[in-house]
Amino acid sequence: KTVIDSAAPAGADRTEATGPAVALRAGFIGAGFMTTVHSRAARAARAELAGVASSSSGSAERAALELGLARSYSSVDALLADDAIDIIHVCTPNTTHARFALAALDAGKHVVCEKPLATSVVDAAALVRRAEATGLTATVPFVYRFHPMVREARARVQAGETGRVLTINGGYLQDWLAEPHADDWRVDADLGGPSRAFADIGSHLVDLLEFITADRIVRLNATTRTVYGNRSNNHDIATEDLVALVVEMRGGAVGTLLISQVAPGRKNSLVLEIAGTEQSIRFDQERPDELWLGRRVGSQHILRDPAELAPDAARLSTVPSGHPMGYQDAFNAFVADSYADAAANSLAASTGVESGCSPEGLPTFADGLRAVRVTAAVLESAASGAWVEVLS
Ligand code: SOE
Repeated sequence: KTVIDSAAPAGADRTEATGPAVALRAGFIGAGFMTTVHSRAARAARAELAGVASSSSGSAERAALELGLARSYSSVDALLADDAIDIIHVCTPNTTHARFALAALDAGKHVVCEKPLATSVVDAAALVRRAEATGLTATVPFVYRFHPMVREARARVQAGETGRVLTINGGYLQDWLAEPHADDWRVDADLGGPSRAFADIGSHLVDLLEFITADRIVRLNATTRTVYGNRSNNHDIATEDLVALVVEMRGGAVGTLLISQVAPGRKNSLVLEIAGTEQSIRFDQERPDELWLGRRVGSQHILRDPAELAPDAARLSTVPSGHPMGYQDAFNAFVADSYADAAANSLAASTGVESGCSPEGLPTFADGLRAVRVTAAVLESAASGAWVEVLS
């Protein structure tokens, strides 16, 4: 493997999430828009973009050309058989994730698998066990964790600044399926799995809520609606367009969450507000450089100034204060940390020397399983109308 220059960019005076000192060789399964996002992040982490396999040789060839990947492979098997590849990104339709992630682990590759990790709890749990047994890095892109303001919120809540958490008010609203004829493979349960809006975006909201509070949903009551049962190429659609739910946390807080992919005008509105006995805290991913802090007397916006940030937030703050960071930046930081973890695990496997610990807040297959469990509970509650316990 090539050793590359790991010097920090000019002006940086702290350790940033810029990837490992050894260039990993990355392969991609899938040729859709998430492969574009993943490959940009891999490039930013200074990986070698080794190649791509997709549903057809033609789409793999086109993706290799468009994304500047070294080559295309005629099949997933051929990609996984290539010893020159260290890490695989699974960016395919949801119902294929578990199969490809398992095959990649079995081939000795580190894996970054898109969410949902699997479309059943049994499959997701099997993946967690397999990843643990191999010692390979296995991560799921819950990338909103990588906004500096999310880390700042987490540091403040966990330091007790908000007091005892009382209520949680969250929403994740999009409108890209708000047109009756708008269509996508995600609406089709055969490709997208039994849950759509919740598995696709509700999972991000719940991950963020549990990440920031270090608490867990213990039970929930959910209602779902399929507003458009027929779209252009899909009829008798069974997956949900929207979900409303009430949650109870282990620590005693209660919350309401609203998730919709049919909310006109809302492009990617992920908002989470946590109110404690002392303070409220609000993060809005469309205003990612701000954190709203509210008290009975006085309230404040924190802009992203490293001088004001907790170390874990400052580490991810890679451009000067006042210059907005966004979705791709968060994705880049996630991939950089995944690669740093993979490089450390590879080193440990070849030298027998353990690296110590993973990068702070890295979302692993265990977090992917957690999201699949919560998703299953949401569907169960929506079907029965009853409160459902969520297993840890
Ligand atoms: C589509 O709903 C989508 O791309 C999700 O799949 C992503 O997880 C979310 O971050 C943005 O919207």
